[in-house]
Amino acid sequence: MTIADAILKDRFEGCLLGLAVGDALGGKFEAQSAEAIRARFPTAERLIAYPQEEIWYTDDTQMAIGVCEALIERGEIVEEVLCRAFVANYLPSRGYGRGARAVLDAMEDGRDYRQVAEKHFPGGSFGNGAAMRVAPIGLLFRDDLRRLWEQARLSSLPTHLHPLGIEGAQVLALAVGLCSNMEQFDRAGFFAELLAACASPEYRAKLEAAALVQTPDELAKLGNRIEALHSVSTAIASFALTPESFEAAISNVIFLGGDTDTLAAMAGALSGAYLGAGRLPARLVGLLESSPKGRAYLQQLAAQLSVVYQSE
Ligand code: RVK
Ligand code: MG
Ligand code: MG
Repeated sequence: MTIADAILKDRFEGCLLGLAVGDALGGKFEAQSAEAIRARFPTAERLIAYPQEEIWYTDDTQMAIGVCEALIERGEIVEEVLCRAFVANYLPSRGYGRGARAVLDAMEDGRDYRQVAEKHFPGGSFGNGAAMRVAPIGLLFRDDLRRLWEQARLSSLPTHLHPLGIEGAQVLALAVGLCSNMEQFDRAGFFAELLAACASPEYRAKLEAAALVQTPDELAKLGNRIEALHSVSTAIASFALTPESFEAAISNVIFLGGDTDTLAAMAGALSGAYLGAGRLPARLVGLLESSPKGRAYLQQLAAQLSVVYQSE
């Protein structure tokens, strides 16, 4: 293995473990208010030190595992393969979105899930469910940003048909791809690439605001909600605010309250893709669940995905 191979594998692993750690820690505070979380944890250090036992991830990581498995199997998104992976991993107790649950129930029963995805929310879902699971696409297609954008779209379609749900996934995948490529964080270049790619005025406005964020308090105005438009740019801005600290990137979004698992999963994936697994907080990574698809399995997936990447 060359040094470059080792760095690549470290970044792939950092991204998946970062996603899972952010999801699992953020999952402890899902739907709580910013005030309630702050009252218990006045500092990021206290928040990061909080878990003393195994931490369990939610639907965010579970579905990202499905995306990763599908990519490893075929080297690109094939809808049938992706849906099979989603169904095989489906465990409603991990806490899925309402619409996502309806679609996955239909997939599991062999019903017409596309119709459910179209009709459950007329016009399709604009939840952040496609964005929360898309990080492996950012890794695999980090050298071909056009293909990355299209693969992120394809990975969204089974559950998220609304343009704002799809674009959230595309923007996050692109951000992950850029993070995995950067040696030194280049804030201006990072936001310029994201802005150049984004298609809608809604995401453009959010990313322009994200590019201006200077303090953790300013993250709140970007949103802490379950809709992709009101969470993706928040996670991106949090990473960009503290690119050298995984702990700060996930804490600053958990302190916002609301959709804390997903905000921290997305910020964690970005931070992990940039810093690599070696710079994640070892104690928290060590507490990640040791279930059959827990920490060791995520490490194995990262290694397999990096092999697929190198064979492309
Ligand atoms: C529980 C109106 C819409 C909408 C539309 C709202 C997990 C709904 C993860 C819906 C993530 C929610 C999250 C989520 C991921 C979406 N009109 N409202 N067109 N589209 N919504 O159900 O996978 O936590 O309130 O498609 O995107 O941790 O319930 O699921 O936080 O967004 O769920 O959208 O959710 P869904 P998802
Ligand atoms: Mg979740
Ligand atoms: Mg969530």
